[in-house]
Amino acid sequence: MSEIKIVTNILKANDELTALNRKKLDEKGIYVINLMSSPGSGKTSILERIISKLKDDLKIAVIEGDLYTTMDARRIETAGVPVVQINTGGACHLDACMIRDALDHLELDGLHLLVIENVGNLVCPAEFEIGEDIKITVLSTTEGNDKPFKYPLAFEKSGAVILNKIDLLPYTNFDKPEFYSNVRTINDDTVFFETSCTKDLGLDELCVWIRNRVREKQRIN
Ligand SMILES: Nc1nc2c(ncn2[C@@H]2O[C@H](COP(=O)(O)OP(=O)(O)OP(=O)(O)O)[C@@H](O)[C@H]2O)c(=O)[nH]1
Ligand SMILES: [Mg+2]
Repeated sequence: MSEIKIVTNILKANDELTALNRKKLDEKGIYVINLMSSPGSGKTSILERIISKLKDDLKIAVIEGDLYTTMDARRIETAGVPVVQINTGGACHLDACMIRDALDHLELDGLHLLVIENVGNLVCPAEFEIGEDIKITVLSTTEGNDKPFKYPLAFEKSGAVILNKIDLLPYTNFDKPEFYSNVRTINDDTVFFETSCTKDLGLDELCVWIRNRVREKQRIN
């Protein structure tokens, strides 16, 4: 009985902080992406690529979630935009409280786009709202087309799904039609992108779409 109460309170507290984060970010008209995937699917690589393509047009900042290291934050710093590192110390996902604290270290005035790279994990991050406008899940072609059915929540909650490492398709048994059909069974609304960070494929299309989402948010606010 008491255990159920504790869990309920944690989720309630997270929802309240999510609402506060969202209010703060909405007031500034900042479009917020919560980028999720299992470890190594290519979240940071995609970020590096889209930052280099978008940073002349948009003011971008990044929050990096990682268990222990600052390696990804260093990569984003090198890409040339402000970045705040959150080390979860072993926790498998980011929560709204961590984001609230990270926001205090960012200059939000004039910012157009905030990307939050969640901890590499295809399960836990999807369970927590953190103040984002959209969740985007990345899956790479080396992970298998069955993953949407095995880890449905991430795909169910994502407004966009990126299939990355399409350069490696010829070397895998990844079945694209099967993958799209599996995702559609779970989520018939999501938008699809196919990318390769090594061959620079599909990233321009992704950037056009992100730019349009940023503009939409600015029109609303
Ligand atoms: N062949 C190929 N390799 C890629 C591609 N994108 C990323 N990689 C490689 O995949 C590895 C992992 O990429 P990261 O961008 O670090 O992945 P991540 O999702 O940020 O990883 P975590 O933050 O640890 O969860 C690196 O060695 C990248 O160079 C791609 O499109 N094609
Ligand atoms: Mg990363």
